[in-house]
Amino acid sequence: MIKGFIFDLDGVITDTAESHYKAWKKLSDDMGWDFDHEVNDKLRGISRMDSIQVILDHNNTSLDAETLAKLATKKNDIYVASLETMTPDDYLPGAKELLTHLRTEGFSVALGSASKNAIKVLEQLNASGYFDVIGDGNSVSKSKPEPDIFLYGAEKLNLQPEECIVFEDAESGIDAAKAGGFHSVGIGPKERLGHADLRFDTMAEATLFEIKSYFKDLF
Ligand code: B16
Ligand code: MG
Repeated sequence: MIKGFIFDLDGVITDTAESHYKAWKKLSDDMGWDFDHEVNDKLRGISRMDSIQVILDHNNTSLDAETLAKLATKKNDIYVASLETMTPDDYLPGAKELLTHLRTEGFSVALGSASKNAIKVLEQLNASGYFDVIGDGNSVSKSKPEPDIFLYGAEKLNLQPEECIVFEDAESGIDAAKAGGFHSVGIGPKERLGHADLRFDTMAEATLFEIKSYFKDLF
């Protein structure tokens, strides 16, 4: 039976992809690296240090670990500054409604984000109250597609993976959910999320009614 839900943050609850893009773009321009939206899309759901490595590989460049860490911090400072303008109006359409409905029906809810800035984003949105457990980029060391962040959430909720549905917008996030034995819902296009158990183009379509209709034997 489904007793809990684990939500990714960026791309599911709110759309920070453009803010990440602008921060990586500024760093890339300063460094003379090529960086565009196509490369940015590959960074969806992966950690900050994995992200900078993808950008370096795209530019056939390598740097020592210390320089890499400094540059990643520089990008993060730009990104964090941009979060100041985020407000409770910045939920993706449908996200707040689904979270509210889940709380009303008494489901357990956890966050399972790769971001080390997840708490700041939740504060800006005024969303912390929707979550019983917050798993973020500081909670586990192995990032998606490893299942660790979702296993962390399930354990803290005192639930088995098969009792939880994971919501994700990243290919690596659905891979992580499947690797951990979770049910999965993908938010985004089929080309990226065709391997999710259930998929919606946007969060606006992901109502509890639709979810219960699809996973009917589990409710
Ligand atoms: P930070 P999610 C992920 O968040 C983003 O999708 C990804 O683009 C980002 O690189 C990663 O967080 C790390 O973020 O630099 O803030 O620690 O989708 O897992 O909620
Ligand atoms: Mg995401």
